[in-house]
Amino acid sequence: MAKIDWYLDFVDFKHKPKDEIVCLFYFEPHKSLTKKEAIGRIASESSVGTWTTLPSMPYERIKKLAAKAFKLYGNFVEVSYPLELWEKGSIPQLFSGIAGNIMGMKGVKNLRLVDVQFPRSYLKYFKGSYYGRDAPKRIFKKKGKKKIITSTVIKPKLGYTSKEHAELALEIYRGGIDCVKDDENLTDQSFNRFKERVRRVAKARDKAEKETGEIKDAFINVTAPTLKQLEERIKFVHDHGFNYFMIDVVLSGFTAVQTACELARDYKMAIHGHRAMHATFTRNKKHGISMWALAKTFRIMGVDQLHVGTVLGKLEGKKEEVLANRDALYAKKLKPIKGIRLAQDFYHIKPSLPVASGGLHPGLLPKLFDIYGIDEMVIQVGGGVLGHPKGVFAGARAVVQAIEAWKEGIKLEEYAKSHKELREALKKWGHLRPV
Ligand code: RUB
Ligand code: CA
Repeated sequence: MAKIDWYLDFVDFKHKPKDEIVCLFYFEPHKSLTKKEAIGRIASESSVGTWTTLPSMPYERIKKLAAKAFKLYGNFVEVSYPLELWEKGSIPQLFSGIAGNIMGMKGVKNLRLVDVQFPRSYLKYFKGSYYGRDAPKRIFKKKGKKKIITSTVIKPKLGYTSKEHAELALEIYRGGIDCVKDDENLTDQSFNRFKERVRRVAKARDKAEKETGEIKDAFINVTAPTLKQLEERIKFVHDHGFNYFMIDVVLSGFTAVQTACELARDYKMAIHGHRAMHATFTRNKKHGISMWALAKTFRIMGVDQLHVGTVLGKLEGKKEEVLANRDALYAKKLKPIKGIRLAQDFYHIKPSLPVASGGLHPGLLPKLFDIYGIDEMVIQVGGGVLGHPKGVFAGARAVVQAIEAWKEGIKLEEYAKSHKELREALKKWGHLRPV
């Protein structure tokens, strides 16, 4: 009988990748397969192979384009991919291979794309972000070493009219917060129309800037049902003088995000990336895609700042994972960590900013900053501002005071003695870690 499959031809432990995309996978083989048979299937189905041999194309040509599983340790495998497989500058096309059919193959019980290493010759087709790490300085004119962009998502997440929304925005701005943020499911509903919200928040911003002498902005959600509407919404936000827009990067998809990144560059705007739905495939440690592989991918596309977790807040994410996410966004070069990530040089791609969000309040902020340990980042506090017992303005003040205390190296309880809004916040929440 003729050979039925050639999966083992996709395994080559002598191969040394050069100028190739390398992926790190965690895998568990189907019970009928050896590890080698399983990794052959991963390399095959994610590159040029299918379930059987194919005499329709010369074997040499297939071999040239084939991915190679070249390193195996425990349940981790590294697979390298010739660059010819990939369309230049297309993330959807890349993920169709490295996180496509293979995720549903019977040959693996579980499969997780843990990291992707991009060589320079692939990266050169991406621009990265326009502001990224420099946003605190370039957009908000923040000075000094510790430059934190503050934002507040207006809560409850749905229900306010655009007028009420803008009134809250004004109070939040007045309290000293830099940005207001739409929540992920606020787009263009009958009770809060997108355009009306943009117009009103722009007015609140201008008023607050005049009153406070500070620069204010907003992360307005442009997530839309079609690319055409997405582009129109970005333009509308731009035309109302905002330096930012917010897009839900997973829900919108890679094509929409790449489109948004191009437009953001044209308009010289920064992108706030919300990541709702990521946990459907990042949360299970054995299957799916790691958050840091995603974060790195959104960074090279041009997302200026992305939600990556808090360790302390209401949403899942252990410290080492959040730090891996931070590094994927913010580091210039990455050193490999076995089973977690591959080496990466970002070359011309700027660092992007991590956004910590989800269950934060003043009592958690100094610890959060210490965990992150970097000079520029974005924090996003919703319930921790709007839930302040003395109201929204006081809630914003308390966040600002917690940051001041941290900058000056003063304990919150100490600082709270002379700052009543912080005192009230600590009285309500203390150092609670919400579950
Ligand atoms: C924050 C909030 C954000 C989440 C997103 O509100 O609702 O959508 O932080 O999660 P609050 P993540 O400050 O009231 O908790 O940042 O993990 O993607
Ligand atoms: Ca939310």
